[in-house]
Amino acid sequence: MTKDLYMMSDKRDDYGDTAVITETKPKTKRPPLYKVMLLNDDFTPMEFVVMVLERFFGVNQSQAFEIMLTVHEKGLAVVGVFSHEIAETKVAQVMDAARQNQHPLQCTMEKEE
Ligand code: TYC
Repeated sequence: MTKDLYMMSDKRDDYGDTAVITETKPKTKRPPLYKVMLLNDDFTPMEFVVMVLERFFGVNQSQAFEIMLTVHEKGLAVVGVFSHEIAETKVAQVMDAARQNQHPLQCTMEKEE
């Protein structure tokens, strides 16, 4: 639901005074969501990617393997959709784990349209 219009009219009464009538509709805009994506590379071991997906994205081993294969074959995949704060945390967790294990694995986030 998008309610973001202010209706305004400027009316002049019989005495020449003006009155501004303002109608405000309640805004019910939902906060934006962010896609978290995993990118393929030639060096990160498949088992490491599977482990990352299980640990940080709460999927089981066979789901993790499928997602990893999708990234491997297509170049990237959306692995989850979250609020800005949660998405940032997921990206940081993946990037920290990759760095600690000296893998070039990349994880990014992008605002969902
Ligand atoms: N392409 C990697 C390999 O062949 C595996 C891999 C999958 C790496 C997914 C990153 O996000 C990734 N070892």
